[in-house]
Amino acid sequence: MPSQEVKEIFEAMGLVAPTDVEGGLAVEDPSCGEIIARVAQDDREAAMAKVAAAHAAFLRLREVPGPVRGELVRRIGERLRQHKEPLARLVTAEMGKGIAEALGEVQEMIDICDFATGLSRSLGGRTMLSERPGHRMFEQWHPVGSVLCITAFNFPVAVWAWNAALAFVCGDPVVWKPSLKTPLTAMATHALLQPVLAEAGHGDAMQLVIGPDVEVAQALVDDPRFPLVSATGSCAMGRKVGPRVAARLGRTLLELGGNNAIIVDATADLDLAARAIAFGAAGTAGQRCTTTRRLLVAESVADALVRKVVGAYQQLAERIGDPRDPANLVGPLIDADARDQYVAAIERIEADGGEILVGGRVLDRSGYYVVPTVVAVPEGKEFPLMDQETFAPILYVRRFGTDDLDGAIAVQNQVEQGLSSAIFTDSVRAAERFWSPAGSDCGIANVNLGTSGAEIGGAFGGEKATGGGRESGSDAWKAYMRRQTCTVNGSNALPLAQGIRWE
Ligand code: UN1
Repeated sequence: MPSQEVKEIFEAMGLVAPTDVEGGLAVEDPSCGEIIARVAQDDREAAMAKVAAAHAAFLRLREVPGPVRGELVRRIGERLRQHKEPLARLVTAEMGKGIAEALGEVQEMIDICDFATGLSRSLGGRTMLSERPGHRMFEQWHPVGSVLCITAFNFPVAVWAWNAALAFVCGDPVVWKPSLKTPLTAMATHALLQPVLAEAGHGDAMQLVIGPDVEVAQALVDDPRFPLVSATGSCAMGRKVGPRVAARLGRTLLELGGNNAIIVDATADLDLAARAIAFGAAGTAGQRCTTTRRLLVAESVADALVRKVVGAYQQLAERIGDPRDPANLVGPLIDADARDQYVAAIERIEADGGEILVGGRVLDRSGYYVVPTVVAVPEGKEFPLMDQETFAPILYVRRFGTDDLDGAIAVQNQVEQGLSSAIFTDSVRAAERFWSPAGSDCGIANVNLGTSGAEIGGAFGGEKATGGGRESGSDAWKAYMRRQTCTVNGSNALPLAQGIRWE
């Protein structure tokens, strides 16, 4: 039997909780370590049947007018509005993020639906001037095919929504392969929203596949019926998925790890910076790809800032606990493995001469709670651990020479990932330098706000080992369509381009 809480949440959404399957995939509540459900998994054959159904749906969906597809996405957004609260509670129960953040995650789903609905009437190509008399050139964008959407545990529903809302208005079905750590939120989302498409005769355009990586995920990734594979997760995952899709010359949209830094210069508002650092580094228990993992602070303000940050962390340490309680600001890590990685990192920090200013320990209670940690790295020495992404709330602090902003930017850019970055400064020159071509090499660069918590209206993603993909806002929709360049000759002659004469 799924837990009472899970049953109640599904009921609150007008759904029936999935029945437990013997030997099924165990779903753990990270706040207490108990198994709350055992769900059925798809085998390869079942997964392939869903791929075939999605492909058949594509052949119909591609001919549905864009604004009509937009209307479907609008209704999906409406349904999410109606069920925002219980869906958020399920995110909290299964993933462990605080309820305020879980509500924000569902809001992110709603926002992208609104955004995509608007796009459905404005997606379009440009007209170019032809060099040939009486000719017209333009480009148009067509649906590309089914999208395979692989998502991670940390944003168990929002990242699917970023992809799905855009894909649907673009005319592409979506086959969703969620993290095996968070299948319940995916099942609830699917059960809630798939009927919206089904009522309009496009139910097969939304598919959910829950299955083991080797048997099922690899077969999905290799299938040419997915011209686009959109994958969110670790760099290690991306290194497996990217080459497999490339080998069949498919397209990927990769949104992988981050090792994001905040730079604080001598002119910065330190109170503002300290608050942003605490949320960026300890929010979601350090399990966002946009989490702040490194603080680079100007020597002249370092002591004052570190005092404020440590003070904020001491308050945070009082607010670790059950993510269902809105008074708690830090929930558990996702599982025992994540906790063990945190412990291993702390051990290495100490061995390598890092000074733990606050945190550095596991809470002695059931569930995977760790104390958000601030580490001063030894001055004048390399500290390689700082350049590695540990998916936990560990913030490394390094000082830089007060006038050496370029040096700080170089340290920021020396990691393999390039997702998010921020500077706190009151200097226009510093801000402009920070996001100049010689500045941050990340996909996101913020001034006077933290590295996490992006809005859906911007394109989201990053460079280097982050994978280069862009999801969500701006013109990220282009990834979900194919471009066609069209030229029409409205004249009676047949002039050749480049002035070639061939008569
Ligand atoms: C992620 O961690 O995979 O910018 C996504 C943010 C959120 C999305 C994070 N809007 O922090």
